[in-house]
Amino acid sequence: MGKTITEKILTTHIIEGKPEKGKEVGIKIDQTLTQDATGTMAYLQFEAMNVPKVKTELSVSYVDHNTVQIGFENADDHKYLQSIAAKYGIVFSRAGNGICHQVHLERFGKPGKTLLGSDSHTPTGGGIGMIAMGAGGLDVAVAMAGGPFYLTYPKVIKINLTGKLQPWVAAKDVILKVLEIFSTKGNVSCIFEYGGDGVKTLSVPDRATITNMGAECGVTTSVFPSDEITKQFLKAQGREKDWVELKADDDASYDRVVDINLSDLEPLAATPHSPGNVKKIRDIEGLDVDQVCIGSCTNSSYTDMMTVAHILKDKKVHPNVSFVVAPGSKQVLENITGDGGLANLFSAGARLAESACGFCIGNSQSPKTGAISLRTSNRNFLGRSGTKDAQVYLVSPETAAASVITGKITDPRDLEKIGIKYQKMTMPKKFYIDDSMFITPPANPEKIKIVRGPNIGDPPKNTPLPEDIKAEVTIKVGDEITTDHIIPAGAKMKYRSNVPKYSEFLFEVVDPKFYERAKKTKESGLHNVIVAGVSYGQGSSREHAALCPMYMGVKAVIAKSMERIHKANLINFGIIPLIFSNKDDYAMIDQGDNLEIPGIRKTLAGKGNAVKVIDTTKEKEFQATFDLSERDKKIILAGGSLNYIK
Ligand code: MIC
Ligand code: SF4
Repeated sequence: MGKTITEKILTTHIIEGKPEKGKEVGIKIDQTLTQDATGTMAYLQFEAMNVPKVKTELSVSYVDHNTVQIGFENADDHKYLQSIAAKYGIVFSRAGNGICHQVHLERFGKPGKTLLGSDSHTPTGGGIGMIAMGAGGLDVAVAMAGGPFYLTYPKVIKINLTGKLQPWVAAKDVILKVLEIFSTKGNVSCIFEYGGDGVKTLSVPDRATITNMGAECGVTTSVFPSDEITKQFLKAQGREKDWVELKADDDASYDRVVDINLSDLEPLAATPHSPGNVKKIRDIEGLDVDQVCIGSCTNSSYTDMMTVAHILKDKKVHPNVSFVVAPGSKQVLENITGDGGLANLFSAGARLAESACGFCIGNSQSPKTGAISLRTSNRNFLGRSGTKDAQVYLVSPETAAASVITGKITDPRDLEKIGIKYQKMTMPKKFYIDDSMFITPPANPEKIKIVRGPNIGDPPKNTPLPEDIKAEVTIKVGDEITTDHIIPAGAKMKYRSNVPKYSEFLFEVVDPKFYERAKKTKESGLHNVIVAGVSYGQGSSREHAALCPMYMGVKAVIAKSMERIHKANLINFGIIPLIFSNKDDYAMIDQGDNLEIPGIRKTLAGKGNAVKVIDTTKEKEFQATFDLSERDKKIILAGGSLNYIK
């Protein structure tokens, strides 16, 4: 039988296990990427592994998240990262060079290769035909040290694209449609593989927008074929030699096939506060808009920027709108400057932000109280913009630009009524390329000294899993709790290298008293347990959403269901991820209840996959299960990956 693209790439990279759906395999990672907010911890962990040089084909360390630099902390982290890169054979992409996913696509992505990144939007590389996955920093550190990356051999869902997008409808609307179909939950251990005739109508940046935001569905990754369009993109980047053709065999079989006719799509938006709350622009048009932000790793390519620049040519920003543009990379910025796009944006009244994550992660450009903010980014979780009561809508660059002019949520198809003609923007045949913001590692790194500022602390250590868990339910949360709820990013991200300080902000958006309670419980000698609803740990790959709870003495999370990267992070930090056998038991537990899980160590060391949990406050018992490989169990018993590796 023929093979899917996913199977072709994965089977040639397996180094442990067999390609059986639902079973764990270990694969070889060809390339890694890190960003500064997760990278510092990843490299601290890498250092602890005592490996003299990275063993991958390519590892790149990007600085793109914490570039605001108020106080010394961010700059200290950047210097540390730069020195680590030089020491261990890693390419360093300086602050200002752009957002990791955009830059990686431009300069390094190669069809057919595997890429592991300490950022959940690493699947952007699927747009160029890579199996590109997000993971916690520790898993990326292991991959850099030459170890396998373990994943559940996935189900492959074909998204069969037919037709062609109508004018004013964009790649963003395609992925919003996919989100409408699949939602943000229930897609763990699946890969979206795009195919069908419609694929050839989409450019590489279009495809990358789609694979980028596939992360919001919770899939392992998304992948497109590598075809003539991919070749053209690589040629424009001066990298034609990196091209290989990649397509699924005609008789490849899929676990499910979903058809999307591109010709039927219309402009869509994800409405507050989830990327899965998809509505038609027609159904929400007319709402007054306070802010429009264009950029982020989802929509910051040359074509995105030129599309916006074309729409805004000779137009002015509506007086009630604050309008921010952040081109995705230095390359995008230089090319739109050369081609006149930047001048259009400036004269319309755009505020130019650095080529970095910026507004997307809420560390700048927070909107006013109660604002309606239209953004081309990928996440609109509560509070992520830095303003708790802001209403963030995720839209295409076309919809965003139309709304900049009118000051209201506007269907871009209506632009024709005010005389703006549709023009499909295409890439230049050859981009202007300047790689001077990459620092390649020296041939003789012996003399390099690692620079550690006072903000950089050692990763905290954990103790092995106790015989029994005796705990308090320190927090009970509802469904779809994201890692942004668990540990906020934004201005607080500067404490990423200082776990004791960062832990003070755990669950800040949902329950600011969590930290004090957890501290008290820990000091009393009890463990902490988190109880949650469905799809716990959606969103980012930030391992601090497990590391900080570990630091606060959390030993178990009991949820109705859990997302992939977060579950892996919990395991890596020695926290046992448990699932209610009967989801109704969730209702019986209250915050503050005392729970006991007797003999947890013995159970985990044995053959079973279930534990008895006693709610001693309610004098009731229930069962929870765990889906863990033998390796996962050993890691948890050891108190986390670092202890296990040692
Ligand atoms: C995000 O978009 O949430 C982030 C910030 O890029 C995170 C990584 C982080 O928390 O540092 C992600 O997507 O993994
Ligand atoms: Fe940066 Fe936003 Fe992309 Fe995360 S989603 S990598 S914060 S641009």
